[in-house]
Order: sequence, then structure tokens, then C-alpha cells
Amino acid sequence: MGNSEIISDKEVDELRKMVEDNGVQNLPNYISKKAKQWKEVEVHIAVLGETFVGKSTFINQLRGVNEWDKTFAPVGLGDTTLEPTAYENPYNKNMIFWDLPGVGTFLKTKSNDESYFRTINIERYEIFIIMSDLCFSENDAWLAREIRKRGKLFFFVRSKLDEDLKSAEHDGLCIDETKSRIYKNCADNLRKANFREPSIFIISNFNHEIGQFDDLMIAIFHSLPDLKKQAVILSIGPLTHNIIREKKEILYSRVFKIAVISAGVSVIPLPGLDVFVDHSIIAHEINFYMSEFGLDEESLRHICKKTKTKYDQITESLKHSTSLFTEKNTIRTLFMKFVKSQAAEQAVGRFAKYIPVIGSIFSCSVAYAACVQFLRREIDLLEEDAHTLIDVVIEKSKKL
Ligand SMILES: Nc1nc2c(ncn2[C@@H]2O[C@H](COP(=O)(O)OP(=O)(O)OP(=O)(O)O)[C@@H](O)[C@H]2O)c(=O)[nH]1
Ligand SMILES: [Mg+2]
Repeated sequence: MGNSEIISDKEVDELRKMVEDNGVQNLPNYISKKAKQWKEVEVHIAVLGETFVGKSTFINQLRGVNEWDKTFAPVGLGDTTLEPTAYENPYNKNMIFWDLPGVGTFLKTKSNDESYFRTINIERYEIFIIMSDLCFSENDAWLAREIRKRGKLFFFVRSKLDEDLKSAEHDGLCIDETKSRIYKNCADNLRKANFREPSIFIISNFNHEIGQFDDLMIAIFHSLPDLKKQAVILSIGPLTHNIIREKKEILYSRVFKIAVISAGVSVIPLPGLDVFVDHSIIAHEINFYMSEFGLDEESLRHICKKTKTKYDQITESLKHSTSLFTEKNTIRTLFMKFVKSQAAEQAVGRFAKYIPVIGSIFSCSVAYAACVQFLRREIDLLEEDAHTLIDVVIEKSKKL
């Protein structure tokens, strides 16, 4: 859908179907349930591999938790995780990472292969991440084969790239050469195990900028069906620039639903303007955007603690979020300013062609158009802040 379009043909069809199935009266209720649906979808991701390869560290990273958080997965010197342990996502209890015991240790101590798969309950997971570090092991290949045998999807992740790069510097090797050696070593070993085109991602849990952490996340998102994909993207923190871009797409796709609810059940008239919207719905949605982009106060305070930085130093570069924190009645004021700035009036012209189809749904089509444009603009502005925040965190972390 072009940025200037207020509603796409696909959305009109979706809306028409919703009206047919539910009736105009029940539409807001139905749509608001749909907008929350992603939280009800369960996603189970298994992280497995040899001991000490960084499985628990990886899970902590994805959940955005630190040593001081109660649900931090213990990290140690090997054989730290001895039982399958579920870690819920802080923002979505249905998105669960499973930290599984080191495979080699398990097989040594507890009899046979089948008991391993029974213990981890292999049927439970949508996705498997096989993690390996400096040495590829026979067990890595065995896990990959067993998972494939059961028709499931796995990603092979080689961790600790930062360590390789340190050694490479010492040995006089360049970064690209180091990465391609690691890749070749993993690929050769997996090919020996009969994987012709294995998906391999080389990452550092400590520094997401140097490896393929981003590519791995995007590959995971895109391997899932729609609703699960949405659940994973919205549950994971804004760890990298690409994750932020994916979040933006998902948030954009919600806009028309939120606009239907806030314009459809409009109650509050704006003085002097024939635009009625429910501001509490819009404000609630914008708060959701802020927490998705890690720009809410709690997330920012977390970052301050992690980077040992003062709150003001972090927020000074976040222009739009700061204005949302400081201005009183901001959302209502901003929305009124936006409507007065004529953009909404123009938008209704483009929207008009759909009115015969869905016009009756909205008490005021201008309100719908204004909501769509306003929410999209908010997403754009907050997305900019989210990218800035990542750069600030990278800079601050370098100085630690
Ligand atoms: N340099 C570097 N160290 C890492 C990385 N990931 C994890 N580590 C370190 O590796 C060690 C083992 O990490 P864990 O996360 O406990 O590994 P695990 O696979 O969960 O280990 P067990 O549960 O004991 O089987 C810890 O000292 C981590 O700090 C990484 O990407 N780079
Ligand atoms: Mg562990």
C-alpha cells in the first residue's frame, strides 16, 4: 500500500467480510479483539547444542534481561543449565524460549538418544536454534539430522564471533577472511552430515553489529506463519535496526483496525471541527508503539542502568518521544493540531472512492482518514527515535 493511500483494497475486503460476519454494531468489539490476537498465539523456540556455547546468554539477549533481573537465565562455566527451562517473554507470556541442557553432557549421563528427545519434548517447538561455538561437534550434526527427520525447521547458529575476531587480529587475519573461514568450517561439517544448503548464522551475543544476529532474527520471523510471525516480532525488543523496521511494518498493518475502532465509536467532538474520535484508543495505541520501540520510560530506565548513563543524556536525542512525555494532554493536542493542518481534509478525498462500500461503518469518514494519517505519522516519528536510540546505546556501550 502506498503511503498516501488511506485504506488498501485488501483492507476494504477484510472490513467488508468483518461487517458481513459480525454486523456493523459489533465491529469495534470484534476488531479490538483481532488487534490483540497476537498475544494469544503460543510460540515455542528451542535453543539447544553443546554445553557452554552461549545458549542461555542468547536467550537473555532476546528477552532483554540483565543479571539483576529475576528471570535472568543463569550463565556459567559449562553445565549450568541442567533441565529444560522455559523463559517467557517479558511482554508476552505466550512467546517462550526453551533453554535446554547441553546435549553432550546429557547423553553422557543419561542413557540413550530417545530419552533426550523425550526430556526436551521435541514435539513442543516451532523452531530450533542449534547453537555451536568455536568447535563444531558430532552432536551438532546429530541434532540437526534428528530435527530434520521429524520434519521441523532449524537454524544453525555459530556464536562467539567476537572471540574469533580477537584471535584473528592477533594472527593478522582480516574480518571477512575470518568470517568466511568460520562459515566454511560449519558448512563443510553440515554437508558431511548431508545438509546440502544449511542455514548458518555467525553471531556474537555481546555485539550484534559484527555478525549476522540481525539476519538470523529476520530469517526466524519469515519462517513463521503470519500470526506467529507477528507475535514474535511484537514480543522481541528493538535490538537492531532491522528488527525496528520489521516492527514498523507490523504496526503499520494494524493502523486501519485501530482507526476503525477509534473513528467508528467516536464520542468526543473536537471544538470547531467535524472530527470525532476516541482519544483514549489512540493514546493507548501510541503507548503501545512506544513500548514496542523501547521508548517507554521503563525501557529507557533499563537502558540507562545497562549503559551506566543518566536518563537525560539518553532522552536528549529522542525528540518526538520526549515531547510525548513532557506535554500535557499531548495526544489530544497533537491530534487536533494535525487535523487543523488540513492533511486530514485532503485525505478524505482519496478515501471517498471507498465510501459506497464502507461509508456506513464510520460515523465520520474524515475521522477515519485523520486517524490513519495521524497514527502512521506517529509510527514514523517514533521509528526515527528508535533508530537513534540504538545508535546511542552502541556508542555508550563502546565506552563501558
Ligand atoms: N565472547 C563471547 N562469550 C560468550 C558469547 N555468548 C556466551 N558467551 C560466554 O560463554 C559462557 C557460556 O555461556 P552460557 O550462556 O552459560 O552457555 P550455555 O550454552 O547456556 O551453557 P550451559 O547451560 O552451561 O550448557 C559464558 O561465560 C558467557 O558469557 C559470545 O557471543 N561471545
Ligand atoms: Mg545455559
